[in-house]
Amino acid sequence: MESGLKFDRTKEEVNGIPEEMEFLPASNQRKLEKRSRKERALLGGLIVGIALLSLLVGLLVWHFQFRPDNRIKKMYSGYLTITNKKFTEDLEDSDSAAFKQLAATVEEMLQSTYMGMAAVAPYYVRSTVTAFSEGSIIAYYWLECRVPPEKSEELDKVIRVTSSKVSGRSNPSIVKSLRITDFVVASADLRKVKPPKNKNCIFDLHAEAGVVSTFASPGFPDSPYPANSWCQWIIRADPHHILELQFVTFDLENICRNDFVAVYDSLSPIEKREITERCGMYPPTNAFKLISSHNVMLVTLMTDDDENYPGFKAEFRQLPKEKECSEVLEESGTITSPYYPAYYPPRADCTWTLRVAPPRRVKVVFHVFLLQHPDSNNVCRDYVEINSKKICGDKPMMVELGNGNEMTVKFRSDEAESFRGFNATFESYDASKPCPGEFACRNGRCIQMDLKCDGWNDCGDNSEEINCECSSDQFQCKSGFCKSNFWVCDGVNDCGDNSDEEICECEANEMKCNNKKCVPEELKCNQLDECGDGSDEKDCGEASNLVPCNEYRYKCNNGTCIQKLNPECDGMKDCADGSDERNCDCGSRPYKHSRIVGGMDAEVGEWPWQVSLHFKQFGHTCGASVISNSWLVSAAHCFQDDRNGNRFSEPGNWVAYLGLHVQQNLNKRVEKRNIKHIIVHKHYNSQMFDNDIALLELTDTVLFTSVIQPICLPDATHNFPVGKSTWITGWGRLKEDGDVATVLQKAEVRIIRRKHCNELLSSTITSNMLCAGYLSGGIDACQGDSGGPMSSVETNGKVFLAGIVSWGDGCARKNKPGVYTKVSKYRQWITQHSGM
Ligand code: 4AZ
Repeated sequence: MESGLKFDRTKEEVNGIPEEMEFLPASNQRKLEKRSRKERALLGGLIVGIALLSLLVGLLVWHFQFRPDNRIKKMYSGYLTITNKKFTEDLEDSDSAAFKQLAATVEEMLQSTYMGMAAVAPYYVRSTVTAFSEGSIIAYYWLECRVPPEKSEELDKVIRVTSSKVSGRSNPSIVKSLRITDFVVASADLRKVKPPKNKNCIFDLHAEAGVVSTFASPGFPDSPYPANSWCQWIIRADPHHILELQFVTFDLENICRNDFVAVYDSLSPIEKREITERCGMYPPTNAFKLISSHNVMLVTLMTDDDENYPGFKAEFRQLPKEKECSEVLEESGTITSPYYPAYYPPRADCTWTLRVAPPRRVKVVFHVFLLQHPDSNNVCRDYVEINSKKICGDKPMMVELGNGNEMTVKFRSDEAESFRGFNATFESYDASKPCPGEFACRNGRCIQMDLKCDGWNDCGDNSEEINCECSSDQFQCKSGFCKSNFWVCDGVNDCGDNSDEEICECEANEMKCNNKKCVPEELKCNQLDECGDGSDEKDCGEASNLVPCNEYRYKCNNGTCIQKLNPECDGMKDCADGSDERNCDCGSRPYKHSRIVGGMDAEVGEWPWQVSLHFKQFGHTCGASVISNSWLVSAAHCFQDDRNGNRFSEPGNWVAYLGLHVQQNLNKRVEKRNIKHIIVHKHYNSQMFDNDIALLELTDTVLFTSVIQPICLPDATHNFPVGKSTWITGWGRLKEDGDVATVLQKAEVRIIRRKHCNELLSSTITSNMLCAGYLSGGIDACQGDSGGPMSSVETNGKVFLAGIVSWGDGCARKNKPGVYTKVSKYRQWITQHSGM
């Protein structure tokens, strides 16, 4: 027999009564009814109870399991000093018992400190000690919190103030038997303080006295560094030493957001102790050397999921900590930032007292000055203090004159971001005759007398160009300067007040700006203000780029012409078919170069299209430029047979060296190639040097590398305006009758109006030539540079071959600029003969 509840759905359906349950018949009807009511209530209660309980459980499960946790992870990185314990060597080894024991005590202490703070406790997750170093004991750690986004800033603030509250040498706190001072903690970039995922990429290194040690990114140099890694190198030196770290090879992805190396003056990856953060490629000539302020340094490497870069190799060694960089120096000498040319260490504090015999005074000349730039409030964080001025940032050569026979120079650097520093000399000067036999510039510089009133700003402050009586071949600017007549109407405001450009009759194909300047007609409506007053960009109507074709306008592959000048490879698609941005794998320099300019030695990879052509009998004879993996462009005059029977026209007599930096130094980066064909322009005129261009085909192709790259060829319409700065490079003679160079040389020259050049030089300058240089002389190409590139850096940083070194009246003579083959004239010829 069955007893209890029975559910009969059919009944409900049959009777239509909302009766859900039916009890089995019983003998005592009343008693049964009473019992049944009681039971029903009980049952109802039970059901409601179960429902409520399930709801509660569900809510709890949802809350803890499925509710989206909107709290964000925050990482803080810090260190603290424990003064009542002594550092022992085994604390350097994170696997040692001593390390584990002390780390646990510190972690416990950190937990109790943070859990004791009402504003931190709800968000505290954990603290982890990562390293110890000497100095009593410094413990480095990271702190993890999880916080709702709206509370994030508040938490940062609270954590920040704990630094100052908990610490203080005068007021150490004693927690868990640890006596703590210097409690420093700061919020950190999540990418930089990720707790290490695996221990395989954490390295503990210790400098050995008198030994240079090395380490490298994983896999270097055989395989690229792994994707998505986070590696760290904990580097230590003996007490009372500092560390010097140099990246001898550095080749990472060029976007620092993806991959980067960060170096810290601490064992915590704490932002305000970051010495530098780097990505990209650095050539050996710009290898950077970093210095710590005490005996530890931390190097971290972060990578994303791309894995095609070789990585780095670094060398480190320990140096005794120089107690004093302050000195008293007499009469003359050199002062530099500590460890120059290595980057200056953080927290440097030097004072030099410079003294000379009275009545002479002190003069300081800064030859290199590269300090951290001022912050957003224009405050110098690292600075040189001299003559009551704080100076920071990058400065060109700078002279400071003292008012007496003694001068104080101070140098201070803060905790983070180091730079190259400075290099200065000091000497005495006679206040009444500061530059014996020379001109005294207002800014303290001395220059040769004949540079006064030559139209060039040789002093740097123009002080030698004012109050000049202009000679017959000079133009008197409204501002009082005298400028060579050759600079009048060249499109460059040489006077500073534009008066040399206001009086011009514009030439055909030029428009006159409202400010009287002449600019090429094609520059009108190109969305760049070449006039300087916007008048070339006015009245452009609906800015339609499509215009009728003519010889000055760029023709897209689809046959349409566009108004914009030099649209090729400028990073903007100007042609509807995008053809102006095709074939743009050229004109780039993979290596990052230093900001020290003025030097004449090029850096490795700075001009990766530069080729050295060796005539087998004589060695280096001419230059050339890489334009593809099998073609070079050079000068026709290099390949003319001479009367002595030298067969320069014979390809077999030549060898090309690509990727070369120092002659004779044929390292593994250098590629040597034989020449298959020499194609000399058939209208090359050896009297006039007209059409001085040749193409050379290599017997074997080359692979492009960090030191071998093709230069961009300018379109036939490409304009290199008068006044534009370009670079010439080569291993030619250093002087007209001098020796050839061993290290590749570079020089900056400005393009000069053809009309002026024709008046200056002995031979005609045809429309196939460009003229460039300095009328004052001194900077020029010379014998042996021929055939080499005149490189022009264009708007988006791409480098174009503006010219080929061709000829000149001697080298670097006054009023004798150099002459170059105008490559844009040969764009079609190059395609015809090389397919390029
Ligand atoms: C040469 O002899 C040469 N000053 C090249 C360029 C210049 C002079 C001479 C320009 O190849």
